[in-house]
Parts: sequence; C-alpha cells; structure tokens
Amino acid sequence: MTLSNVDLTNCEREPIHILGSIQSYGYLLAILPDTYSIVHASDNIADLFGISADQILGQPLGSIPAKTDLSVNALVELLNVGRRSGSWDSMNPHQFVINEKAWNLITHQHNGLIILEWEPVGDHNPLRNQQLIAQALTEVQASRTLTDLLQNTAQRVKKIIGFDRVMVYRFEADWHGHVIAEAKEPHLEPYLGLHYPASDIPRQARELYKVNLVRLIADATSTPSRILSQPDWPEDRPLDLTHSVLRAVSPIHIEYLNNMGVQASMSISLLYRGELWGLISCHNTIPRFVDYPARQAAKFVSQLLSTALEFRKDEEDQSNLLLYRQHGQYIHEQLLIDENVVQALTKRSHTILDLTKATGAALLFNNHIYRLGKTPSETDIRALADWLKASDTETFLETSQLAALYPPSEEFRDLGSGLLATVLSKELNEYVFWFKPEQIQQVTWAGNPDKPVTVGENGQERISPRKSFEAWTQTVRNTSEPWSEAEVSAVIKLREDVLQVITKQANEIRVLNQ
Ligand code: BLA
Repeated sequence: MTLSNVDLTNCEREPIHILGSIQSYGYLLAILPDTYSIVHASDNIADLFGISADQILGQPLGSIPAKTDLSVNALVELLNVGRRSGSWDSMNPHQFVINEKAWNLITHQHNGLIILEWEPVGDHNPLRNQQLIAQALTEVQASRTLTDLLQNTAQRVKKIIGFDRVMVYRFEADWHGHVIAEAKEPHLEPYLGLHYPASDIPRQARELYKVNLVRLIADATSTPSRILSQPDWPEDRPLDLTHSVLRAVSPIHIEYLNNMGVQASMSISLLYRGELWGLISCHNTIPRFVDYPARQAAKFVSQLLSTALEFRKDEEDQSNLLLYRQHGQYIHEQLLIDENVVQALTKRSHTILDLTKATGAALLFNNHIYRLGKTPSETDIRALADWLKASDTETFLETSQLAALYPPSEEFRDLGSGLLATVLSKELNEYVFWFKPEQIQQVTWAGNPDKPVTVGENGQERISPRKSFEAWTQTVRNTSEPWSEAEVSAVIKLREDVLQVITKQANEIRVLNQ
C-alpha cells in the first residue's frame, strides 16, 4: 500500500514502520553487520558528512571522507564492541563530535542490519535528570491516592522534558482511551477527563509503542528526509524502522497534530504485563527536541508509574470491595435487628445506595416503591419491573446498556443507562434496582465546545481530539460506566441476606399458625 491510498477509513493498514523516511533533525545509515557496507542512507546525510548519500551507498564505512572530523576508526571500533557483545543498548548514546558539533549516536541491530542514527546533543544537565528521577521515586512512594500519583507523574515528566502539556492517557478494554491526569500551561484548554476512540491511535501504532517505548515527533512542520538504498537493493526489502528513534511520522497523524495546534509531540508507553495500558502523551505548541538522556529519564519515570499503578489500582479495587462488603454487613445486621426489609434497606444510616457506585437505587416491595438518590419515576420503575418479570432473569441482571435490552429506558438514560437489578420474588413482583446514568453525562468536554475549530489544509478539519471526542460520544450513547465485580457481588450477597430474613419470617409465621 502506498501512502496516497491511506485515508481515514483504513488507518490500520498504513505500514508506519516502513514509511521510507526519517525526521530531518537527525541522520541515518544502515550497514551490513559483516562488512559494514552502507546499504541505506538518509538523503540529508550530506549535511553531516559533506558527501551525498549516492556517493557512499554500497561503499564501506571507510568511504566517509576524513575531512569531516568523524573518526571512522573510532566508529568501527565501537561497532566491533557492540557486535561482539550483542548488547547495543548499553552503548547508547555514544557522543561523536562531527564538524565541531556534538552528536549522539544511537545504534541498534534489526532484521540483519546495523542501524546508526545521529541526533543532536541537547543542553540538558544529566545531574538535573538524576535529581528529577530521585524525586519521582520519593513521590511514587508518598502519593496517597492513585489520582495524586498520576498527577505527580505528569508534572514530573513535564519538568524533565519542558513541554506545554503532559497527559496520562489510559486505554480501556475496547482500546478507546481517556485522559486521566494532566499537567499543562494555564492558557491551554484542558483535555482532562476526555475520551477518544480507539482509531485515534491505530492498532499498528500501538504495536510499535509496545516495542519502542518512546516516540518523539520533534517538529511536525518539518519535511522528512527520504531513506535511499544502494542501487541493487531489492525494492521489497524497505528499511524496517520499528526500533528507530528518527522514524518519520504518518501524514495522517501530522494532520491530527496540525489541527490540534501541536508542533512537537512525545509519547512514552506505559506497559503492564507486556500489554500497553496507556501513554504519557506530551505536546508542545512549537517544535521542540528532547535529547536521548532526557527521553530516557522520562521513560524511567513512566516505568515507575507503570509498576506503581497496577499495584495501586488493585489496592483501590480491593478497598472498594471492602467498602461495599462493610455496607452490606451493616445492612445485614439491620435486617436481623429490624426484621423489616423496607426499614433495613432504605431507612437506616446505611442503605442499598451505599452498596455500589450507583447514583440511584429503588426497592419494589409489597407493591410499594422506595426510591433513593437519582432514579427514574415510579411509573418508569413499575414498567421496568413488569419487563423484568416477563424476562428470563431469575436472580440478577447486570447491564451498562439497558436501552439495548429494554428500549423504553432510553427516555430516562440520564438516570438509568446502566441497571443492576436483583429479584427478591417474581411472584410477588419484588425487586431491588440500582441505576447508573449515561456515561456521557458524567464526562465533561472540558473546553469550550463553541470555540471555532482550526481549519485543515483541505478546507475542513478532518481529524483532531475534538472531532474524536464527538465521535466517541456517538459510540457511547445509552451506555453507563460498567458495573464492577465488587458491586455485583455486594448485590448478590444482599439478595441472599434478604431472602434469608424473609424465609425465616415465613417459617415463623407458619409455626405460629400451626
Ligand atoms: C499516533 N495518535 C497517535 C499518538 C497519539 C495519538 C498520542 C502517538 C504519537 C504522538 O505522541 O503524537 C492520539 N493525541 C492523541 C489523542 C490525543 C492526543 C487521542 O493528544 C488526545 C488528547 N489518527 C487518527 C486517525 C488515524 C490516526 C483517524 O485520528 C488514522 C487514519 C493515525 N495516530 C495515527 C497514526 C499514529 C498515531 C498512524 C502513529 C504515529 C507514529 O508514531 O508514526
């Protein structure tokens, strides 16, 4: 597939690891590991070596003229060490002075070639990076809540790389993502809390971010430099840039960045058990280069977060479970003391509303409806009960898309797009309901939705986070946040407790009547 026939509908098929160019702030050579003969060179290599790509392609490294002050011997020696040890990473970056300017060489071996990439040395201070990392470590240990931890990490990464905006972007099970923490300059509109469809970061891009954990786009306005190959190199073996640091950017993503008013972007992968669970996504309004050591420092901080986060997440899930269990315990005690279901479930200090994260709950008992929090009307609840009675639900029903099962509920989707219901008795028409609102009602568009959008090159804005957010809202109409296992198990336990009390009472009445 060529670039010209990639469009918004087939993003996933764009072969972004073999686009055939690099970002032009750096230079690339690919050589054969045995002879060090140059197989590929970036078109801009003349700026570095004063000799065109055509002149060195197919030649050994030694053909790079001595008039540039690159010491080819030192380079060959370095490559020999790398090749012997097989561990290229430990050599990165290696500083070379070429034409009186310092360059970082980053080397790796992939698909039978050694790939050499030179990029500028920044004015970073290694000591400062170390201090920032040390502070990050302390912070991870000290952060009290998950929100604190995420927020601190965003701030820390912002300090290291100095971008205008740093977000923690988290993927959900369907690969759509949302911004769960953000550190930004005050004049930028917030993206915190916004959701984006999976297609904004297509599958093959996510795959690459699993392998190559830092992605820097230093200048989205620059023209990429083409990668040229030695004359007899087979066309069907383009240079694979999966591990490259200079890989050029998909034109579609460049359009996205333009429409967002972003000229530099950096993403750092957050992995959990080998899977991508998020990105630290950073923006700058003007081009900005982040050098290798600073990128490594930012990566290290992200890895700290990855490790800490799952641990914290488990902790939070666990504490919710305990909390719901505790409320369930109180209600159970009330049931035993009161021997009155309505009283124990709805009138005491702990009620059925405390058992889950629902925003409303209702009890239909003895033909009466008792409502707590934000629920649909009595009429709507009665109709819902009739539908439930006719359905094949015997114990409980859990859905985050009630309207798909019961279309009339669309009328009250702002109160009950999600339903958790448990059957006390179908014969007596007795149920407990928990409601969650449509998720979209809870998600805020943090910016001003009426603000005019920037117009893309072709006269209309095709892609941007704002458009994506709108698209996402369409896909999640009539959907609530999902019910967690902790919520479902609290409800099942409540059902058992209530039925136990009711059965006991029934038995007592039977004994009395004998
Ligand atoms: C890559 N898309 C990305 C990246 C992000 C996003 C963070 C990683 C690269 C980077 O750091 O810039 C998406 N950026 C976002 C989102 C926000 C943000 C959601 O700031 C929200 C605040 N993108 C599309 C469509 C296509 C597409 C429709 O929206 C395809 C047709 C493609 N996105 C696309 C591609 C990449 C990408 C191909 C990979 C870029 C690369 O690494 O070369």
